[in-house]
Amino acid sequence: MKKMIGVAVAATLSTSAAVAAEKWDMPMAYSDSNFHTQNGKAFARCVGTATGGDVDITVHGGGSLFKGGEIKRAIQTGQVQIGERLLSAHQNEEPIFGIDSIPFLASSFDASEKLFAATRKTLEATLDEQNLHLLYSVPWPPQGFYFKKEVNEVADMKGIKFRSYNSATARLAELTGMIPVQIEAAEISQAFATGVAESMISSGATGYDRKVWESLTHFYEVDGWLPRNAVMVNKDAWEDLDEDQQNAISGCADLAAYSGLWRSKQYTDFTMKGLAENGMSVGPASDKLVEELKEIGATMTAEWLTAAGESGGEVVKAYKEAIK
Ligand code: PCA
Repeated sequence: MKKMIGVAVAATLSTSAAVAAEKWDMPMAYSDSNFHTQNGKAFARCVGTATGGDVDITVHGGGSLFKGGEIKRAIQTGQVQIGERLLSAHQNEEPIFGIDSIPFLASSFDASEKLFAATRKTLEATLDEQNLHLLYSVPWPPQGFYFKKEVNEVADMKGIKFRSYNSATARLAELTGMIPVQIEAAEISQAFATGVAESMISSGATGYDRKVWESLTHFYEVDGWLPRNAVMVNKDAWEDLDEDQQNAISGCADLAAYSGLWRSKQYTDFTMKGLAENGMSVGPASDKLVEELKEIGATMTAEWLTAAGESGGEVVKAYKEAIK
């Protein structure tokens, strides 16, 4: 008898919880093992706990629900309530989305955080106009070059097919005499194996996740910039929540920003070692190459400032004040 009552109470509880719970789908583009995805899953668990089960988020990693290039639109249009996207891939919509991918503007974790702090308000306002509410943002590790041969200067890059992931990396390819091909991270192993692409600039993390040592041989640390992923909610879904629920989720978002940064730093060392252990030559780029890239960085900074206008200029100015 006692047992039956227990079952009845449990059934009642779970029914009422199921009625109240908002079920959110959260597409993420990168592999399940990647630290962004692990961090997103921890964030989803935090939201479940902090809202007492009111908001129940299911993470879909590895581009399984929507591919990277589709995620932002899916959130904007309410096909999903929440998701994660590399915002710089949408720089063609709004220059501010690409501020984290200007070569050598912010090339350490510290600088990346300061640049994000200087950008946040403008970014939030821009996303708001697109029906999006920004929750948190986490940097990828510093970006370096992958090749299948030794490269010591820009002249060595001529004619190489270069995998790009946003317009800044495509522009970088042009300025270094390479041929850009835009490919999502989920598809790069195949692109390298079939020769559609022969090089890229990315983190040790992505090279490691995609086992690029199967096709490529060299990784050159450049620390060009640290692009960031942003986790965003559909504004209508956000406004449907009450204030307590919003506060609980914002608390989890702050925690995820902090733990994501920590995971990114840890994963940097781990994946650098992993690339070397799997036979890649890993080391700093030559002084000559870095110098040439810095010149290209200056060109790209000027181009971005022209495109971004006054508000972009103010963000860069505030950032430069913060790093003085
Ligand atoms: N990995 C992602 C973006 C930046 C990075 O380190 C990619 O290569 O697509």
